[in-house]
Amino acid sequence: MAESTSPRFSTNDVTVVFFLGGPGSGKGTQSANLVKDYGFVHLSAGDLLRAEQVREGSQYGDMIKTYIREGKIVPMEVTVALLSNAMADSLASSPPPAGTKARFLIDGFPRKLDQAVFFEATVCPSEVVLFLDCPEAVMETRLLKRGETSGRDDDNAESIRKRFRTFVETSMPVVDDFEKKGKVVKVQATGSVEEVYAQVKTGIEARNVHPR
Ligand code: UP5
Ligand code: MG
Repeated sequence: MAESTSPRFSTNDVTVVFFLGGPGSGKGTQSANLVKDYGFVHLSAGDLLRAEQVREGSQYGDMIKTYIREGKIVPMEVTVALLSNAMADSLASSPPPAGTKARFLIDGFPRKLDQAVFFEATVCPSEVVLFLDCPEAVMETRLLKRGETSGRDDDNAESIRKRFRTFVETSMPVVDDFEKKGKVVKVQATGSVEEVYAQVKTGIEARNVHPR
């Protein structure tokens, strides 16, 4: 018998929101607000990869380090497994209130068209795609500033340049594809954190995601 290809999680139980935007556009910052007000579980693909990079016994540590420094996209099998397992762990350890669906905010993923297709087929289809639109000059200033203290291997001028190129060439097509499907909530990310969040709230509430 053919193996089942249905997703691991049903949209009857789980709401997935993809959170996309260029490097330094403010995904992590805005995620904290969304967790607080809307009961999202925040899963940053980059954070999960950085944790896997330093996990003792991981066979992927060196590979992840190189990809991140070069601003390249880690092979999706690694990232999708980390995300899918994090969702399962969260559902097991802190299930949503009775009668409600668990909400997952997937930050910084999918970054390539085939990742979007694979995740939606094997893990869970997305409900909404939140996109932070931000000029490179603004993102660069933010990242160089953060780089003074972040300790992130990719917060230096050369890595930032490479991350921008990957975003434009490989990740923007994902946003464009979701846009064609009518799934994108686009927010200008140049204002203050509060100003951007006000737009984020308006955008997702228009898609029927309300505070919890
Ligand atoms: N800041 C935020 N909002 C601001 C505002 N409105 N006004 C003024 N300042 C603002 O913000 C960045 C900085 O800006 C912070 O100092 C913040 O205070 C300030 P942050 O919220 O951290 O932005 P974010 O969009 O989260 O930026 P981040 O650098 O995390 O984005 P990336 O997409 O580059 O990083 P990520 O961690 O997602 O990925 C890193 C790498 O991992 C990738 O390059 C890739 O190599 C790898 N990766 C994969 O291979 N696959 C994946 O699926 C995911 C990642
Ligand atoms: Mg981030």
